Amino acid sequence: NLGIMAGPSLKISDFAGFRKVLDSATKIAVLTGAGVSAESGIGTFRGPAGMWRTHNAMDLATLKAFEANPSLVWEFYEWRRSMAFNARPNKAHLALVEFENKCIKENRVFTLMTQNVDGLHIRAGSKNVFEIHGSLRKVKCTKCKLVYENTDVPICEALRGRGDPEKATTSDIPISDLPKCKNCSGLLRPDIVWFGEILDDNVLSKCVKALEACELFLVVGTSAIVYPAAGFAPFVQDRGVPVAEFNTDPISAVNFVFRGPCGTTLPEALG
Ligand code: BV8
Ligand code: ZN
Repeated sequence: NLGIMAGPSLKISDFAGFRKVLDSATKIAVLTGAGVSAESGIGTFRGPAGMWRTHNAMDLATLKAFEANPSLVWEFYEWRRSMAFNARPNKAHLALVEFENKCIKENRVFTLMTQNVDGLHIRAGSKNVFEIHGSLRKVKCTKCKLVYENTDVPICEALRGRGDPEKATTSDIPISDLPKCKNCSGLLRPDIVWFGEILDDNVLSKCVKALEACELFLVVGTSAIVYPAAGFAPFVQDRGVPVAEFNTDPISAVNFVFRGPCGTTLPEALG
């Protein structure tokens, strides 16, 4: 049964019931979205930061936008990279690290899947993490396909000081001045899964294995709009496995609801 239906007034639902499941589960899986990084100062997609200059972030995170105007898309990512690399993990990230370490000590399986590309889970110390939409830390060559880490800010001279959403200059950096591959000098792109692009099937199959095996699934800070991640909780619920939602807003009908900022609710629930 779906237990208590989520309601806006509901603060913390059946806490004791949740702790019973949490303490007896030997395999736990977690999916996080932009909401887990909100308290680190990184805007969410559906919040005001979903807009950058006059663009909806979702329209810029596409191969089409990149091919049409690589200068504009690189300005957008230069800004996102500088935000992410300067941000610090918050209490929600740290609560997940502590709980993972507890699971490791108790020989339980903990799998963290994140839709976020900001790298904060890894910086916080999470170990078994799948960055299913890629990472701002990594770049991919559009020519030789080499993928490698690059956390330089700015990533290249032409992008120094560019990308500020408040300073909407026309974006006309010539391709020859945009980030170049260290191997073949081809044009680099962020190693990120854009809308309309497929996820790495190696990563996705490991996520599916975790979803097939878990005895409890936590969904933290996601609007559950973007597929295939949005299908993860329904997949687990179809197995009759309990799902707990940590979100400031009501998103789906789940067994356990922790309404509020996850920087507060996660440490309480997992502590
Ligand atoms: C694909 C990288 C196969 C970019 C991102 C059905 C099946 C398959 C595909 C589709 C489908 N229907 C439509 C599609 C296409 C598309 C899609 O899902 N579109 C949506 C808009 C309907 N999916 C794809 O294109 C995927 N590819 O399926 O390939 C294929 C290929 C071709 C044709 C068909 C199929 C690729 C998806 C990956 C896109 N890349 N990221 C970048 O970051 O620059 S997704 C991007 O948006 C983020 O990574 C993130 O995943 C997503 C935003 O979602 P959230 O993380 O949930 O963030 P959001 O702001 O929405 O929500 C924040 C939540 O937190 C809110 O609920 C809020 O209440 C809460 N919150 C806020 N503060 C707090 C909080 N909660 C707790 N505490 C707080 N403090
Ligand atoms: Zn190359």
